[in-house]
Amino acid sequence: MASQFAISEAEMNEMSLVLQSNVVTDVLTQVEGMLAQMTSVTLNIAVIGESGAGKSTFINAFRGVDDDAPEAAETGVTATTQMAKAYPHPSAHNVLLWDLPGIGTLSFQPSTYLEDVGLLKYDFFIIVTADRFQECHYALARCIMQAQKKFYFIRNKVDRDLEANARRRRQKGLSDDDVLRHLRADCEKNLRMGQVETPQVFLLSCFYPQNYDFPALQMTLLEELDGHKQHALLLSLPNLSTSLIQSKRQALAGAVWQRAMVVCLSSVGASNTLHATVSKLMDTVKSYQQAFCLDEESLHRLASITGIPFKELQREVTSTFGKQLSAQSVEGILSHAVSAQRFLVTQLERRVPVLGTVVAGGISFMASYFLLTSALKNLSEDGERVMQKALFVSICKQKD
Ligand SMILES: Nc1nc2c(ncn2[C@@H]2O[C@H](COP(=O)(O)OP(=O)(O)OP(=O)(O)O)[C@@H](O)[C@H]2O)c(=O)[nH]1
Ligand SMILES: [Mg+2]
Repeated sequence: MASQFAISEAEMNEMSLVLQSNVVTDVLTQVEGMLAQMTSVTLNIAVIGESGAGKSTFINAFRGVDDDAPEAAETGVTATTQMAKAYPHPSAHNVLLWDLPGIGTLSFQPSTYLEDVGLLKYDFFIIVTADRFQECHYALARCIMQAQKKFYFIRNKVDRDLEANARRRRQKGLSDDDVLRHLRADCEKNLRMGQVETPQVFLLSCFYPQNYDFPALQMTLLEELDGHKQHALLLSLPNLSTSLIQSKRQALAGAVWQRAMVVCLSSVGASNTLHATVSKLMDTVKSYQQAFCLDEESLHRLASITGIPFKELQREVTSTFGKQLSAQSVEGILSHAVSAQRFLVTQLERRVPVLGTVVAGGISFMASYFLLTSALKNLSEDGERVMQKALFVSICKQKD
């Protein structure tokens, strides 16, 4: 079973190429620096659109936060957002969603408005609308494109359109799919008329983020970002699709060797190396729990959005890594991993000599690598079960 977590040839090559020294402290500084870079970027997402379109509600749904939570953007039926305000993601503070004041439709001047809110600082724009296409949407899109920034067009509140259609269904006979197709075609046609060659339109209901185009929006934003910004956004997103969970697993797996190395190298010389290793591994597993939205806070947030009791969500988390992780259980997994992977160590040491020092110190790099890889596999499966439960409840709720 352990062999499926064996370190790959590609990873061994990466390690031997990247590590520029055999001195433990130098390597530690280098690898810690690589990991720190991943979290040092800030992603600024601007959410813009007419008053009442659902910008603040979108920001909450995007972060997986309930509208009534203390960290939520204020929402309401009367004009609420008067000044640009940044809402950091509750667990990934470097991902900022900017709630911009609603644009008026009569005397609206997009260029001065965008200048006032600091157009250039945003990585991309989300234009939210909930009604018919208006001149101000063209004007906004053009200004954003002139500044060489990207925008994504959200047609929000589609739950309302479908509800209205259901009331008329007997006379009109349109299916839900017909209504959605029509809405999409209309938005795309209008954007093309405003010289947007390849419009990106997403139909959403912020009340039911699991449904419609919310998962597709998440994946598109990720595909169009790169490097550390993509990584930051990926880890902050609520789990709305299997592909998103798999992308999180892959992204975290790419940095497992660096994490395992930091755990081992920083424990060298500690008075109790095993204790130091275990506590560092536990910290890393906790950060994985957060990325898969399985820590207590994330589960409470999901419980409050979906109305599913916290305990019920917690029951879907079945792995040792997802439950309360104890130092004892980590030690148990480590000792199992040491015997299972011993044969690989010699091979690795030859390619990455600094590991010789670590092994001599009695700490196994491979055991930490094995533990973290197993944690990723198990936590992604837990995340998938929790997501399926939330999805099932959301679909039932909307049918009622
Ligand atoms: N039915 C439905 N209502 C929504 C949806 N999204 C938002 N709303 C409601 O629309 C109203 C306005 O939402 P807000 O998020 O406050 O709108 P806003 O764009 O931030 O408005 P301002 O801050 O005034 O510019 C609120 O009552 C929301 O509950 C949705 O997807 N479906
Ligand atoms: Mg608002």
